[in-house]
Amino acid sequence: MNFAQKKISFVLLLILLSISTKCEIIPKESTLSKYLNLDSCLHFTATVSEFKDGDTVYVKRQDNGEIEKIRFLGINTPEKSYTDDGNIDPENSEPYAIKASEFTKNALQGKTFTVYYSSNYHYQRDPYDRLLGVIAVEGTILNVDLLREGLAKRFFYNENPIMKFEEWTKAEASARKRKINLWSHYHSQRIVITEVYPDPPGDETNTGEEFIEIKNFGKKAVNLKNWLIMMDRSTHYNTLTSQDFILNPGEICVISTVPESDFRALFPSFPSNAKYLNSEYKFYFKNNPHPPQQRIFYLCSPDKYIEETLTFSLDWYDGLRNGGKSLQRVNFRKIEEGTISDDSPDKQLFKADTPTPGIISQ
Ligand SMILES: [Ca+2]
Ligand SMILES: [Ca+2]
Ligand SMILES: [Ca+2]
Repeated sequence: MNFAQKKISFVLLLILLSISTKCEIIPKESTLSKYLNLDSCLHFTATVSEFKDGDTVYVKRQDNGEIEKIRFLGINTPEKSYTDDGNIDPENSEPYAIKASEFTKNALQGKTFTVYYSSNYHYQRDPYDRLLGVIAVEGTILNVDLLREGLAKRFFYNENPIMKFEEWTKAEASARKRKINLWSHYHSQRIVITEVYPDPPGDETNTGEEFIEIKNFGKKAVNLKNWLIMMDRSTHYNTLTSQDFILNPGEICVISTVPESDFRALFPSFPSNAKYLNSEYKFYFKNNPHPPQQRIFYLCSPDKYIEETLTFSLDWYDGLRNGGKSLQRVNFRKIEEGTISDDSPDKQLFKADTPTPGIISQ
């Protein structure tokens, strides 16, 4: 190799090195536009300056060199717990919190990536002033990957116009169907939501008529003692009952927040043999959630594994505008087949009808 050839080789080597270290592989426009309304987005490239957890990182922006705290838009990963001396406490961390955190670390460490966020000021930050961002890295979208891997749940701050909700929902449904990670205990005790009554007429005062109806479709009795409910934007697990409460195979239970006698007076058709659980946690369904899709609740066993969930939207039954309608589960085929989990959108499994607490109408 003469000097000129060596020089050319050296220059080529430099070019290759600069490509491999600096070039960011941006997802195809089709991948991005499947999940995002790109017309409503701004973006910048960045590297991580500090990992916090599965859904939060500090990044260094390449455009202005500033450090920005990013909260991943549209999802929530479970919370880690720390000991007094600042170390991770695996015992008290929520299930899969550490795994989600490591997934995010593996995806971003040493990488340059792009952060997409809303061009509308109102949707840019959460109440803690964290930038609500979507991370595009190496041809994929990290927020969606976390959903698809069952390491995050959908979690909406507001009606963020950059998200295509339906597609994000499908990514989570895929993890639910495969029962991975957060969904590994999904329907394992065969407790199924059969009806939800979120907006009775006059619900502005939260009269206690709201209810959730569940049925034990399994062959084993389930004790609902210390079962938990989590709703909407809250990340708190709230106790339904701290007393023994046995739901036998085939039994239906209505969960609401008023004394049983009051509930039975409100619904004279409620069968005397159907069980009633007066929830210790005084839950209610928000009458005007934003976004309207953000009516989500989870029922979890005491170890914080998700047994059952439902996400629904005001427009499925017109909300308070048509108060008096409840959502009734109509598709029992999968349950009867013994495979409750499927990837049908929740909307196909429920229809709006007159409330029938304690009665399963098909
Ligand atoms: Ca979180
Ligand atoms: Ca309500
Ligand atoms: Ca019913």
